[in-house]
Amino acid sequence: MARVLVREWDLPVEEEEQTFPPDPALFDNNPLGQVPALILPDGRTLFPTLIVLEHLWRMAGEPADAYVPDRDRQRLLTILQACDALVAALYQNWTGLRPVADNLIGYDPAERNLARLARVLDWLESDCPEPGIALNSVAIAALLLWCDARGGPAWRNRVRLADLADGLSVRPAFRATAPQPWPPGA
Ligand SMILES: N[C@@H](CCC(=O)N[C@@H](CS)C(=O)NCC(=O)O)C(=O)O
Repeated sequence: MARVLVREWDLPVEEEEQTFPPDPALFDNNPLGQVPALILPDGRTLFPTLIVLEHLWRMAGEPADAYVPDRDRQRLLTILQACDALVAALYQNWTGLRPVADNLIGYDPAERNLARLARVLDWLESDCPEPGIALNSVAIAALLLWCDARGGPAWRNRVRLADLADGLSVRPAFRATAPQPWPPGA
């Protein structure tokens, strides 16, 4: 998401792509040990994604058609939390981890996280933003295209989301930053 916006808005940000699984050295810049982390000229580092995306929007001159915080922030944060649910589910599957003791909660966390993602996608489909360069549209398209590249759940039955993702996926910024398929060989 961040790399797409940097390119679309031609922002003076230097990109440093990280490998996956990530180098533990990422914890030195971001206590979450994750990307994105945006290092500012004054040495401060911005994370997590919501704060990075909002900063990029400010760097771009706060384009009104890209983000209206009072209107769009709930949706943006919910999209980002759905991303967390997706990666939590896939990481659990990729590690092959399964219960080693009685399940005191009664559900499989990976299944629950995928259910959370599915509900968020339904919610987005019911009020889908336009496929322009806006924080919510870029975030949704990046989430869906990441799903495709990384073996996430099928989502194309949601036709408005499919239009949005397909419309943005052909743009050079999306093509140049498309996630590589993972697991290797998938
Ligand atoms: N909640 C974090 C999520 C960021 C995230 O999931 N980043 C992924 C890449 S898309 C990552 O760094 N994964 C490596 C890891 O979690 O170990 C945020 O909003 O920034």
